Amino acid sequence: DGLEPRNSEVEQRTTSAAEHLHKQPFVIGVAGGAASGKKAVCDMIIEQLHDQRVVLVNQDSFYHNLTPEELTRVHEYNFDHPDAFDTEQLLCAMEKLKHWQAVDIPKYDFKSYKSDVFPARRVNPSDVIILEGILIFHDPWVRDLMNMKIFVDTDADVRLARRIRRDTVEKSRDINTVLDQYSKFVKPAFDDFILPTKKYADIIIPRGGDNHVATDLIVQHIRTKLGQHDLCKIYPNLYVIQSAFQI
Ligand code: UZR
Ligand code: MG
Repeated sequence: DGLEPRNSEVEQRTTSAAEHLHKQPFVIGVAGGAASGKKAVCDMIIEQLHDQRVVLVNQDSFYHNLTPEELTRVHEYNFDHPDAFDTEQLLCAMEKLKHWQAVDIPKYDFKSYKSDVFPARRVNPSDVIILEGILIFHDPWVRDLMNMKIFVDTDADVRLARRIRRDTVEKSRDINTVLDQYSKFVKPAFDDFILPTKKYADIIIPRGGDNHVATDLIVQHIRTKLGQHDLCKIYPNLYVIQSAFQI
């Protein structure tokens, strides 16, 4: 009957009002050395926030493509250097997500060293965005996007052991190549570029993914922050009331 269109009109109006009040997504940065357990920390946060929309963005996706010359001497290429990443592209993607726009994030292929593998991954905007990567705290503009910065602090021997296992088993690399790369690039880059960004962290997690107390505390904080703007979802008319009273 005649009431129906009016109801949906009202619904539409309140939805856009709610959207108006909707805060920017909560952005969490997770940094730390290679094989420190960043992914495990992210997975635990995502698992515990199962009732929220959370999206994970990896810095790996923003590796520059290697030139043909670089490809011929790939063992001399430093993947642990800040310049190995297309930070402009990362910033661009994050700006869009922060403004509730979907983005296509390139997939990086560790075998071909190419980041323009199609199809790209479509990432929808979410209440929580987790940015993960070894050098995610290096760029001041990227840091500035973050509401919470976590540094995963795992001993170097543990990182090396994990890395050997991962690169030989998962990436089928030869052990000598892994060890050469470690002493030539991974370790120096950790000391020169990654470790110095620890000072920007709000939270330092020892032992990475094993640390359940740390992830519990982090999730609790995120929930508190999200709860504040969840009010606008529960009471979408808040905006209408506020504007009526010119608050
Ligand atoms: P984590 N990496 C590769 O091994 N191959 C690539 O093509 C690109 C990156 C490595 C990179 C870094 N460096 O140490 C590690 N090298 O991936 C990042 N050499 O590890 O996923 O734990 O952040
Ligand atoms: Mg990784």
